[in-house]
Amino acid sequence: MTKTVATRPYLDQKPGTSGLRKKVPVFQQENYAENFIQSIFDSLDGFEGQTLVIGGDGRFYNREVVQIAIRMAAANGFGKVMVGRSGILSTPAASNVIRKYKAFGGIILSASHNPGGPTEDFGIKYNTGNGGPAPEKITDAIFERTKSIDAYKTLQTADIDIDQIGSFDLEGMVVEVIDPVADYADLMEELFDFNSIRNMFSLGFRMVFDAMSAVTGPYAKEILENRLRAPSGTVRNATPLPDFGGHHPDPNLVHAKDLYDLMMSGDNAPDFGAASDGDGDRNLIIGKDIFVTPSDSLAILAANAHLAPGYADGIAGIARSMPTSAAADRVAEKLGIGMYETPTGWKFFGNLLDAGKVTICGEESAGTGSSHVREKDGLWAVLLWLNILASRGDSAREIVQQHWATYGRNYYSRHDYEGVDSDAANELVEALRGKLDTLPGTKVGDLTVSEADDFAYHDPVDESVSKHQGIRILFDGGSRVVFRLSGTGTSGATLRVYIERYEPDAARHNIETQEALADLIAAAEELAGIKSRTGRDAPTVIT
Ligand code: VG1
Ligand code: CO
Repeated sequence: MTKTVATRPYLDQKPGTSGLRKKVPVFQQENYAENFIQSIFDSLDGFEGQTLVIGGDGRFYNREVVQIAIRMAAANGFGKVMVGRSGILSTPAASNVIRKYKAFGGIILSASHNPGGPTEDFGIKYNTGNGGPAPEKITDAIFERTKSIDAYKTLQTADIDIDQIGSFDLEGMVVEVIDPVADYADLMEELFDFNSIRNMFSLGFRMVFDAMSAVTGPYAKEILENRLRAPSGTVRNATPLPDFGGHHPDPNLVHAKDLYDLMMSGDNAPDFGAASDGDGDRNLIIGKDIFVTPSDSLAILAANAHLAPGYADGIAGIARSMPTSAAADRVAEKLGIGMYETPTGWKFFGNLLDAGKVTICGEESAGTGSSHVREKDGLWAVLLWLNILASRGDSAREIVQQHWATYGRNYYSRHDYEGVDSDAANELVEALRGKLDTLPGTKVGDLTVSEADDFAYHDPVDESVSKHQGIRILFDGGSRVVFRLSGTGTSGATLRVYIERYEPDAARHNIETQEALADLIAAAEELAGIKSRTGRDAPTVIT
C-alpha cells in the first residue's frame, strides 16, 4: 500500500561533482535518503509508467537504500524498476542499462573512490535517459527541492527479493532483477577485437588487474578471465566487499601501491597492470616499468582508437576537463578534429557526446570513456589499451615513448591536500581570485605569468554557463598551474593543485616528473601560500 510520510528538510543535500556524498551516519538519519530520492523525483517530469534503473557499487548501506529506492519508485508511479542482482551495478554498467533499455533514468548508489563502511562514505546520484549524470540544471533543481520538502511517498511492504534474477509485480510496478555483468560484457565484446586480445593472452602476455575489492571484480573476471581467457588469478581482489577490505578503492599510486611496486619489479613484472575504483568508472594504467598518467593515457587512446573495431571509422572529437593536460589537444590537432575543454566532472561531457561532437573524453583523475555510454569507464579503458597492445604488438612503454616522440611530452602531476580546514581552503582560493588581474606580466621565480583566470565554461550545445571552475595560472611557454577545491569529499576541504609543463625535446623526455616540474611546484607555493594557509608541509597524495 502506498503511504505518504511527513518529513522535514535537511539543508546540506547539495550534490557535488558527482552526486550527493556524505558519511554513512549522515545518510542513516531519519528520512535522509528518502528526502533526497523524493527530491529527485519531484524535480523530474513525465516518468509515470516509465523505467528506472537502480544499482550501486555494493558498499555498506547499498542494500538498504536499494530497498528504499525501489519502494519509492513504485509509490511515485514508475512502471518498472530494473535493478542489478543484489543491488549491484558499476557506474558504467548502469549507464549502459539505462541506454540499452531506454529507461527514463537511473539512481546510482556510490561514493566512488571514497572508502566504505559504517563510518565511511555513501552517495546517491541521478542519471538521465541518455545514461549520463544529471546536468547542473537538474542537480540545482534537486537541491532547491531538498530545502523545502515536507513529505515523501513509499510503499508499506516487506523486503523485496533482489538476489534472484527474474521479474515480479510489486503493487502494480514491475521489478526486474538483472545480471549486472552480462549486458556490459556484451557491449565490450562489440567494441573490441576479443579474438586478437585472446590470442595475445594465449601467447603468454601477462597482466594483473586489481579490482581493489570493489565493484569491477565480477566484471573483470567475466571479461578478462572467462571471455578473453587470461589465466585465472589475473584479476586480484576480485570479491566486492562492503568496506573494500578497509582500503581506499582509489586506483592511484598511493592506494594501488602494491600494483605499482609489482609493475616496477624488473624483468619478472607482468606486461601490463591496471586497476579500477569503487564504482568501476576510473582506470589506472601501468606498463612494465612505466606509469602512464591519465592525461597521457587519454591522448594515447585517442590517437590509437581506430585500431579497435568500435572506432575503426575514426573519432569525431575529444573532450577533456580543464585541469587535464593538453596532451590530447595535440592529438586532436593532428587528426584535424574538435577539442573541447570542460569543467571537472563527467556531467559536462554529456551534451558534447549526445550532439556527436566528441567520441572520446577524459579527466586527469583517471577517468576515460567514450560515446558507448555516458559515464567514464574503467574496464573500457583497460580493454582499449589491450586492443591497442594486441594490434600494434608493441609494449606499453614503447607506445608511450613513441607517443612522446611524435607529440612531445606534457609532464603532469596533481598535488592533493586532503582534509584541510574549509575556511583556510576557501580563503586561499579567494586570495588567488583577488589577484588574477594583476598577475599577467609578473614574474614568479624565473617564470613569467602570461594569463590568469577563473575558468568559466560556455556549453556549446545548450549554451549554459558554469563559472568558478578553477583558477588557472598560465606561464610563458605553455606551462601552467591550476587550483581548485574538490567537490566529492565528505570532511573538510581538499585542495587540488594541477601542474603541467610541455616538453617538445625528445632528449628531455625521461626526467623524473616531480623534478621536471620543480620550478612550477615552487611557483604554486609562492602564488598561493599553501604551507602558511593550510599548515601543511607536503601534499597528502601526489598523482
Ligand atoms: C573528482 C575528480 C573528477 C571526477 C570526480 C568523480 O572530483 O577530480 O575529475 O569526475 O571526482 O569521480 P573532485 O571534485 O573531487 O575533484 V568518481 O570516480 O569519484 O565518480
Ligand atoms: Co568512480
